[in-house]
Amino acid sequence: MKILILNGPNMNLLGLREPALYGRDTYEDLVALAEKTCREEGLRCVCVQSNHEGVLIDEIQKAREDCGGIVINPAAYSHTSIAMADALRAVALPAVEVHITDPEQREPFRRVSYTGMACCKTIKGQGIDGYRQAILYLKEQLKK
Ligand code: CA2
Repeated sequence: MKILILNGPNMNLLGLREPALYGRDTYEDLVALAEKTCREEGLRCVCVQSNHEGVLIDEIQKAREDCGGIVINPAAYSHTSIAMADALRAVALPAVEVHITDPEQREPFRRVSYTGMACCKTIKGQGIDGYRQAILYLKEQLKK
């Protein structure tokens, strides 16, 4: 079983800017953790990061062809993108939203996640370990 690990805008800067907020782990560390977790759990994964909403939507749609589930951090698009939420609903794959920080403890404009409403679970405030937790949760869902 393959899962899509999808990251949105600016996630490529992880660990390089604002470490007090996002920590020191880089996007490469995140990918290494996701790949290791999937390997240990007998899953395959493809990791994609894009700064472009349309590319992210294309990736969600493509996942329908060969993936059993999605782990997604839409980054700031969580709070704006009804189009991404629609894509997640349209493909109807189990999806877990991950946030490195806890958006609800930050500015009021981060309190709503349209994409999170289209996911079966949200894991927030756990740093990159949230991706490991999301993969484990998804594996349990896929067994059902
Ligand atoms: O906490 C998260 O994972 C977020 O999805 C990160 C987004 C933010 O817009 C969400 O509200 C919460 C930001 C993406 C990363 O942006 C960076 C900016 C500077 C340095 C490193 C990353």
